[in-house]
Amino acid sequence: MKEAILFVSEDYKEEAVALAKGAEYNIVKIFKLPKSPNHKYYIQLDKLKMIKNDYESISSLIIFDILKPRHFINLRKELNGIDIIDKILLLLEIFALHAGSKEAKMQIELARLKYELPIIKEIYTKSKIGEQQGPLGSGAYGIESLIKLYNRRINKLTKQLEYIKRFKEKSIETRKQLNMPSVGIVGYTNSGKTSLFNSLTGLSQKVDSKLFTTMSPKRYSVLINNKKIILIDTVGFIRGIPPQIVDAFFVTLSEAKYSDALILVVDSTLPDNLLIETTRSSFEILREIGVSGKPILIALNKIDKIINGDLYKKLELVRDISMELYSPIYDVIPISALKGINIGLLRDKLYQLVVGQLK
Ligand SMILES: Nc1nc2c(ncn2[C@@H]2O[C@H](COP(=O)(O)OP(=O)(O)OP(=O)(O)O)[C@@H](O)[C@H]2O)c(=O)[nH]1
Ligand SMILES: [Mg+2]
Repeated sequence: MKEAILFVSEDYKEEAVALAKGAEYNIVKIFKLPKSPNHKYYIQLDKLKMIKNDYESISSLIIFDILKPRHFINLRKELNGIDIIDKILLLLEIFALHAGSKEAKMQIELARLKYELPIIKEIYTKSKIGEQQGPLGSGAYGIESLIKLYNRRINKLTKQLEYIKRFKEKSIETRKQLNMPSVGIVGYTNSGKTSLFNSLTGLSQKVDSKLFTTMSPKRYSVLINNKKIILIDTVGFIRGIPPQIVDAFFVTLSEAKYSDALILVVDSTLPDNLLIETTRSSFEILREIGVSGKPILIALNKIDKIINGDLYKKLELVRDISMELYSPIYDVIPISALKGINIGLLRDKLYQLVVGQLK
């Protein structure tokens, strides 16, 4: 586990912590984002001093906002050896963990290079006026060749991605030839997708270890009533994706598009207005990546935290909105991934759904 300090605003706190956890960071301390960012460092000087003095052993500093090139440069200089990660870099790390296809990986690399290039260019400008040494102490010449390298790679990736897009249908065919039904687990960040994935894969003792090793750890083949099904834990829907990385997000998520069915996980503990809003925008996002006609099984999760009377109302709410916005909705099942409530029922439904699909 990498130890990290997180700076985040109050209203994004829960989400940012879940995202950081998903990217395998152990958050040792949380600070609020500064009301007005410091020109040089983004964070305030007293916080910077505190990190230097009291947290020298951390590996990363995560700032859940979008930093300017100069912030990266100045922070890296002050906090030698600590990774500086902003919202964009954190999200790209998470996308990379979930990216199963070559296209998704390339799109993520392209986004990262494009994001880093202005930082290197700024170092170049500074090195020319003698303010700053380049990476590894190289002078202006070293940085110049690094910039060339970046531009060459960006051009190459852009061309390759155009090519892949044209021939995409072919690779979908290849996937289908795997001839094993696959089910994508989708939903908002923090709704409990990974918990459900773990719960479903943990329940089945017989995991195909050979297949597992050849796939990303976010895919697992499980046996449900003697039927082999591939489960895919997907990247979460995230509020406020910065425009610079929207393409990378969609292509990573769009792998859900090629599965045979989807489980949409919805967090039942959200207040009703948010429950409605997230359910609505879940279907919007699915439509945007091109999901249509594929059966969706909805798992209303975290019901261990809901009192009985409320549960019925929430079930009806989610059912009504979903049926209004999408077809076919296979069913809506109340579950607790954490406490294992109704997981057996969900497995049975999943089995019926997949077997029905194959007929
Ligand atoms: N009470 C309760 N908490 C749950 C349940 N399922 C998940 N959680 C908690 O919700 C939080 C998020 O769960 P994850 O499984 O990581 O959610 P996720 O959808 O994979 O989140 P991302 O990977 O960030 O998109 C964790 O703290 C879980 O312990 C549940 O059934 N009941
Ligand atoms: Mg997860």
